[in-house]
Amino acid sequence: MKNKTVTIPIRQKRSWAEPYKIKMVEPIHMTTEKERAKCLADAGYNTFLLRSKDVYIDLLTDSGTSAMSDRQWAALMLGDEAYAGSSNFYNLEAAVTKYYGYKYTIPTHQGRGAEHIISQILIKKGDIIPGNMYFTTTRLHQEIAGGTFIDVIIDEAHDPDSTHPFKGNVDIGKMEDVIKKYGASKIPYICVATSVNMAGGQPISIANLKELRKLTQKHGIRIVHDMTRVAENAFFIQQREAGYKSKSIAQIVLEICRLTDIATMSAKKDALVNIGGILAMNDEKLLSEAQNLAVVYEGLHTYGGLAGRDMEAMSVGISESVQDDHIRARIGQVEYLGNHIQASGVPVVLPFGGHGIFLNAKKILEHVPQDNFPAQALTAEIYRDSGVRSMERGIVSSGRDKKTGKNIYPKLELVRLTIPRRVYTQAHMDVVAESVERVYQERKKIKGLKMVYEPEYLRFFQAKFKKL
Ligand code: PLI
Repeated sequence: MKNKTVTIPIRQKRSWAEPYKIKMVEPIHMTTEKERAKCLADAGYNTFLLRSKDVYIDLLTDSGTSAMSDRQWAALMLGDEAYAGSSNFYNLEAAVTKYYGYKYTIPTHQGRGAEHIISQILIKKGDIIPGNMYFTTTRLHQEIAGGTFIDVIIDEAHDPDSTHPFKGNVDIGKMEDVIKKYGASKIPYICVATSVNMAGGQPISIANLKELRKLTQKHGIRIVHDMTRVAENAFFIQQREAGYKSKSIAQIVLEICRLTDIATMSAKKDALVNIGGILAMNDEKLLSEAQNLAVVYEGLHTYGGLAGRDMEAMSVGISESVQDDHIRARIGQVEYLGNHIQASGVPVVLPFGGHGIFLNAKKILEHVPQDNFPAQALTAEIYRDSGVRSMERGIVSSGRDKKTGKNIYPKLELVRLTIPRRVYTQAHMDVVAESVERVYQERKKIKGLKMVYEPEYLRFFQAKFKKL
């Protein structure tokens, strides 16, 4: 018999999968719809005011909610709980320099601790701080220090349907106009976020950052990098920017950081810890000023409100966060959820972001005016349907204009389904998508809310509502 040539089909496509297996589990439980309706009313229709025991799948935030690895849990045992000069601090400083390139580090209790210190040091009353879209805590600290935030992100960032690959980019023309109008002496820095949270987790490109760097250096303006989700931004650069396909996430992260002067970071996101932040920089004089304020507000500059063990877990988390396999699976899961939701016709922000899927509440609840908080109403309805907790990112989060006291009406009225890292499975994502689809089908019944309690600062955290 003649030998036959057998052609084995090559699988071109292979699913992404997590580069880890599960060693420990935490039980969660389902509530009934009746129980959830009561929980919602008690919480004033604000998902921040729900108790986590009443939540089935918690997509409120990716902040401090990630699962630590066995190496991070082991690192907790290496806590050197000295008041001053803990070896964990020096390990953290070395990790920041190795992976992010900044020479000096001050640990802080979380991201806003770092934002507070840098705002107090660099901003004078009447200063202008441009940025690629606002973030809630960042803008508030700039305002408390006497500054005014000005948005210089590209217009596409405000359009949920635009598929621009780098919706986090700074509009260089807008930045030039701000410099021309106010003068460089009034602009202590520009705040550049990687993976712009309020735009839907959208990345900035290296090309844009380089152009911005040239402009700001010409005018002596610093770049403060909000690097809370820098590794996720690096993934999109690797996927989308010419010349970066063969570079590792670690290389791209370093390249981003080297184009900036100072960094604030909430380590509760990318860096895979449950608590902590950093303020990092290269300027020694600025460091002394920051260290001096750290002792007033955070703790000694070698612990900044953290235990030694927290700093050790953070060092390990930073090294894990820039591994290609990790970030591919992390963003793969976000995409999986996005594809599932989009397939059922629900309007979402495009392209999908790095840390979550953002529903376009303005379009979904076209019949609900922005004054009746459509995104807030939608978060409540998704929770009522399935126990899935999401977050409003629209008019409630935007707050009020600090001069006029009037509501700010953002173009983006979104519900964020934020995915904690290494926590939920693909089956959980299916449940989320099914719930969103069900609520979407019943959307005409949703009437909106009225605000009955409004706190002075960061109102989205504690405001209360009633159903219309
Ligand atoms: O929550 P903090 O204080 O550790 O970090 C504040 C903070 C700063 N910048 C950015 C881009 C954030 O996303 C951020 C916190 N974000 C939260 C809590 C979130 O749910 O997105």
